[in-house]
Amino acid sequence: MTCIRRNDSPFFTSSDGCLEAMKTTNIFGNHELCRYEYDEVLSGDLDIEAFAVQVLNAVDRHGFAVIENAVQGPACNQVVSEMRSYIEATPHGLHGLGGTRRCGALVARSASSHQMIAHPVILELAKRILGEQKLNGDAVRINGREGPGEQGFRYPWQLHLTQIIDVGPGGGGDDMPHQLQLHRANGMWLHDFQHVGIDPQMEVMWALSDFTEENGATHAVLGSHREAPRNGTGGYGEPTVQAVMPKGSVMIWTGWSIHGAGVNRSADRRVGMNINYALGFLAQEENQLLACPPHIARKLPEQMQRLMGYRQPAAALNYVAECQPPEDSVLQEDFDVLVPGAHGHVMNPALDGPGFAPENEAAFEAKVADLERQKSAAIAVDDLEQALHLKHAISVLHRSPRTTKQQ
Ligand SMILES: O=C(O)CCC(=O)C(=O)O
Repeated sequence: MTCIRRNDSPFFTSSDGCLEAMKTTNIFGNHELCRYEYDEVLSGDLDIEAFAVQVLNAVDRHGFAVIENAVQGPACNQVVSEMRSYIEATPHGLHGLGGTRRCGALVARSASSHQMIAHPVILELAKRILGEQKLNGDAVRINGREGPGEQGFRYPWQLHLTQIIDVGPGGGGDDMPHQLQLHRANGMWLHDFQHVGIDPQMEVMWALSDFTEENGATHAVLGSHREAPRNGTGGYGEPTVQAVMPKGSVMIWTGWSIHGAGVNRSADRRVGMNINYALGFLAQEENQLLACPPHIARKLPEQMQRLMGYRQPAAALNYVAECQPPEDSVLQEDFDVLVPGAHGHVMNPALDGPGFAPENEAAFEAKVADLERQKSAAIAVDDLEQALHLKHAISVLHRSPRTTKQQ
């Protein structure tokens, strides 16, 4: 493996815009781990799209690429500090995952992680790799039609996993081996997607501490994303290239690219943040709607809600209760599946159930009084769950435009 700086080398011709590359030769041929500097965007030299295309081309050719300094170091420190208590409360090797401590639910637990989860370049890459299937060579196929994956004809995609991967000193070594050695991520859905001709997943690893060879920077088997068929036994070994990168950098790869955590031979912890994205009609590895439940998601920006999957990615997928999209149901303050009438639809007292569409002011007041009485009775017998439902029901009745009171 050799590291060549663009300015140092006449050989540096292959990768547009790449500032530096680690070169290697393996069973998949001659490959490079190309590095891009986000400063090119911040300084105004390139726009997000042009920058993303460069990175995309490198991932296309080599299966991996690195963007250095995509966020600033203090942002990484902030994520680690928000996650510190969760990391420290997580035992090593939980669920058999070797010398690592892994904890997730980052959207709910760490507001500072959002700028990385929704980093504009990463989202641009996900749009192209997943939505437009740009690496795949096949067209997007929706409802029997084929298209190039342009606006309005893209596969839906969403957040798939958020996970701190904290490799401690000795992690991955003989005493604390990593359970997950070099691997591909696409096997989780059981289906063999390589014959379907789609790229179902894109993965990224953010360096929340500096990633070095010594502390176990992620190993990448360059070119492994293009093996055909992708079930050979080759490639699951040396030579690899390690994603040595300063804190705030991020490595991007596809679900087919072989990778794995390194051995931490240093005295310090290597803290990474693995964020994956996948097609929106596949089950998520970390169920985002449970990891960040509606009462928390309601308070987040719409972009983050949608990334997690609080939306209908296609046709009727993800509807709630009375066939409502998540944004019109669980994300509404008053919505509660156990409260009759909390569905947000305007009711017509002439046609619909009388309970939640009182005919007139007197009927409305009588209904509220009845619910208040039931609530007091529930509190009196300590049935707080029932009392809570009734409280919501009263609130629905008062605030919703679906009653005649507000019409
Ligand atoms: O921690 C790393 O460097 C990569 C680990 C990884 O991708 C995994 O175990 O799924």
